[in-house]
Amino acid sequence: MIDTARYFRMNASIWPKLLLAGAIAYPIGVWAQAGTSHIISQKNRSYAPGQITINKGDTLKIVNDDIFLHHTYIDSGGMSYDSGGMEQGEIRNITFDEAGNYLIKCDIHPKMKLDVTVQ
Ligand SMILES: [Cu+2]
Repeated sequence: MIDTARYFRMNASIWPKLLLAGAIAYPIGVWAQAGTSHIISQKNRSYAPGQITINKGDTLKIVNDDIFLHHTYIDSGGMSYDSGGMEQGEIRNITFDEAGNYLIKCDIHPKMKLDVTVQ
C-alpha cells in the first residue's frame, strides 16, 4: 500500500531542483547559440590574421586599423557580402551560418586576403 503523504513529499521535493536546473541551463543554451565574435584587423594593407577557423554561427568583427579607406567583400562559398567603403576605425560584423570555406577580400587592395574556414 502507498503511503500517500510520503509519496507527495518525495515528488514535491524534486520540483525546486528541476526548476533550478532549468534556470541555469536555459541561459547557457542561449549563450552557446549566440556564437563567438572574432576580431580581424585591417592593418598595413592586409588582414590580420590572414587565416581563421571558426564555428558555425560565429561572427567576424572586422576593424579598419589603417588611416586610409578599406573595403570588405565575400563572393565565395555561396556567400555574397559587400561592406561598402570602410573609413579608419569603422567596423563590420559578418556572421557565418553555414559551414564551408570563404575568401574575404578588399576591392581597393587586391592583395588583401582572409581565408575563413567555418566548421
Ligand atoms: Cu584595403
